[in-house]
Amino acid sequence: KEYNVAILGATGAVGTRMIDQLAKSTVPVKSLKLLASAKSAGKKLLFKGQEITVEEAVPEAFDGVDLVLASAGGSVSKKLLPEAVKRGAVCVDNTSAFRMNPEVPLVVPEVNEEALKNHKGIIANPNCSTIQMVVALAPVFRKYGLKQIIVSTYQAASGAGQSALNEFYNQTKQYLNGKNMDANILPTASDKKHYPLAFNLLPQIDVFEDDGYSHEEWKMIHETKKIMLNDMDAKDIKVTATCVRVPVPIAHGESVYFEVEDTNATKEDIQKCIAEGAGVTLEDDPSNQFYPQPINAVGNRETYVGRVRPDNENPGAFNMWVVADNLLKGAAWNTVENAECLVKNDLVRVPKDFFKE
Ligand code: 11C
Repeated sequence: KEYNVAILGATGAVGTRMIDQLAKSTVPVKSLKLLASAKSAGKKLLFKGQEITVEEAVPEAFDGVDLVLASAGGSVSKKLLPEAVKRGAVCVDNTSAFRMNPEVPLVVPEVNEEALKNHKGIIANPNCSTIQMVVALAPVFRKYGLKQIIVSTYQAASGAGQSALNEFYNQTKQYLNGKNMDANILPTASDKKHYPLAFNLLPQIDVFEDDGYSHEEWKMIHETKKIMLNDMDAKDIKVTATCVRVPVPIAHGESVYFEVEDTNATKEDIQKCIAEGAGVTLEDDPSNQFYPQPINAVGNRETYVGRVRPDNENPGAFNMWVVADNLLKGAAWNTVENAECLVKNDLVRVPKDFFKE
């Protein structure tokens, strides 16, 4: 069986990586449509050496499509994905548009692949910083239980999109040339004030909620609970987060403190369990200064874990350092991996009670 596939948002930082990851995947592609805004229509991109012309993303473009991979922004997904589902296409959406909808599974295959079987046409891909944390913690959660997670993130500029990445590069050049830095996008295009990221740290990712947490922090808390416990407000695992943008182009780092239920678990137990986890590579040898670094994670699908160590003052508590390419495992690869799992389980079909919005 082969599938007619469409990539929505094909020209963006994630979209171009989706094309590449799809080419390297096990998804049997009969045809590929590349869809984007009217502004990008007409551009030509390569898929497996074949040139494909980008078309404008309109509802009719989904006629005859079986599988959609979407990363064109939340408002585009909200408008177009129900149209695609209505036309018989199963959609894996990398935006936040449907993540918290109870009708929509939020899936990281290494953690909750089984949730795919309940899809009603739309599957959501979590936020990048959530994905790498749950990939690293899932094996620990299964074997030793989890009581609490406290995470601080070190997030790359590309998480805010290609234009933010370009702004960061430009600021770096301006600073080194002794010029004033232009800041018009970061910390987030949706807020009033803008600050330079180059040679700086910004403790704001996305807009702030009324309780003082940023929306990125909100996502890490509630998405983690929906993925691991199937309930966005579950109290069984306490999660809190501080999200910071750092002057790194690609790959997010995370300092993760976690408490397990089994207080007899040792550092070696946790390391072994993580090393055996799906999609994780343990890089943990402080005596040889071996630990994950963003620069080494770029271009790879894996999540890297190092610096695993017990909290010497709190039995059953540990710290670790987690790094992954936010544009691959955090976005394009997780989306394509979900598509591979849909194909493998013969789930590329829209059920009768399909998603309507
Ligand atoms: C960032 N994590 O680094 C965000 C980007 O909900 O898919 C991903 C936003 C999302 O800015």
